[in-house]
Amino acid sequence: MNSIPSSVVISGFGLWTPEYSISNEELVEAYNQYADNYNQQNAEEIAAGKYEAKPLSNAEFIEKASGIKSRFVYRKEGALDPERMRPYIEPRGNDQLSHQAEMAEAAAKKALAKANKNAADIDAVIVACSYTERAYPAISIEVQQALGVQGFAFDMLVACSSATFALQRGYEMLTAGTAKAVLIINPELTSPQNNWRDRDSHFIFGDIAVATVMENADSCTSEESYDVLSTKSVTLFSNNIRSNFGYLAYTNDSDPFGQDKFFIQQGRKVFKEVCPMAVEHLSTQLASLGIENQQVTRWWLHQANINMNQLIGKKLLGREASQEEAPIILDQYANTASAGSLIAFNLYQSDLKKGDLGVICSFGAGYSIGSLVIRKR
Ligand code: CO8
Repeated sequence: MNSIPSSVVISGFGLWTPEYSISNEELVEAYNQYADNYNQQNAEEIAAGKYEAKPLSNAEFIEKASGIKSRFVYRKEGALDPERMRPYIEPRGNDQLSHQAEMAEAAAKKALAKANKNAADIDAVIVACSYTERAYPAISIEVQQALGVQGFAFDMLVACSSATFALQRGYEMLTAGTAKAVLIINPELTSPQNNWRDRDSHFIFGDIAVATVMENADSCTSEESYDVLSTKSVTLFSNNIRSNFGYLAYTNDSDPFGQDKFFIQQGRKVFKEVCPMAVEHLSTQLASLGIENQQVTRWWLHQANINMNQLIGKKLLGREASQEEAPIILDQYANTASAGSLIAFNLYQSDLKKGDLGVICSFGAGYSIGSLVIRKR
């Protein structure tokens, strides 16, 4: 845990939302049509026990089990076509800005404007998310060029905790003096890895990009900024959230787009194991700062499942946390991997008063938990 006396501040933040969204009803209608078609086309094999019938999905189940009502998607075309069941994302040439760089640039410009900074003020760019659309050259370096930033850039992947872990790397670069102002961007393009043909997981994910500017307090000219009081991260290996998609597929003769190459989880186990880890993690972090959980005005928690957030809120506070205390945004955005807690931060912070304390926290695949305790300036 890192909690040295700090002059590092979060001075800008921005949220870029795709223009397309898909409601549970639209999603379920398309999936159920696909499942019916599949079951009809394979009726003999299913009757003979050779194949399993595709079970039908249900919009009410989705909302009850997850809290999700809708999700934004980078591209909608194709996703709801029962014959296709995946979005169509048009190919781009090497001389065009890549899809993720475009998402990242849009969010970054908002964060820079909010921080009252321009590209010349930034000297490090981190792009952190669950997937990058290619291994190299780094998406961050492409965004760095698009924005006109000098200095250096790198990508990092820590699934659900990519954003909080990247904020922590920014914090460390600033305290070490290796950068003066860091731009952290999380372009979460999850829809290509979502298994649109899987009833148990087809509803979980959404696309989004968020960006954050961190700098030293003495250079901050932003109207709204936050002191970073503490950062803390922990990881513990688990196969309960996994994707085997990767570059070895070419050499091990497996289907690069087989079922195990999508997002797969043991949702119940994740729920049971991660909630107590997150409560322990946050309570210990706050105690080490001499802060009681009840003194925190706002909890910007990871947004995977409303029931997880309600349980964690209850354990942290000894009572139910209100929407004002622990805002839920996954009803409209779904699980946006690492971006969820920062979407909540972007949308639910402007009412805080000077001195109010807040916690940004992610939890999920890895397992990984990352958190920052911040204070409004
Ligand atoms: N419609 C109707 N019924 C359904 C559906 C559906 N869509 N899906 C499942 N069911 C059925 C099941 O088959 C089961 O039936 P039965 O009782 O007959 O066996 C019943 O409903 C209950 O199923 P579950 O036990 O699976 O239901 P849960 O109540 O546990 O809810 C959840 C499922 C919503 C998945 C829940 O367990 C959950 O959210 N758990 C926590 C998950 C979590 O936090 N995951 C982390 C996600 S990982 C991440 O955030 C980043 C990863 C990297 C990015 C990936 C990009 C693609």
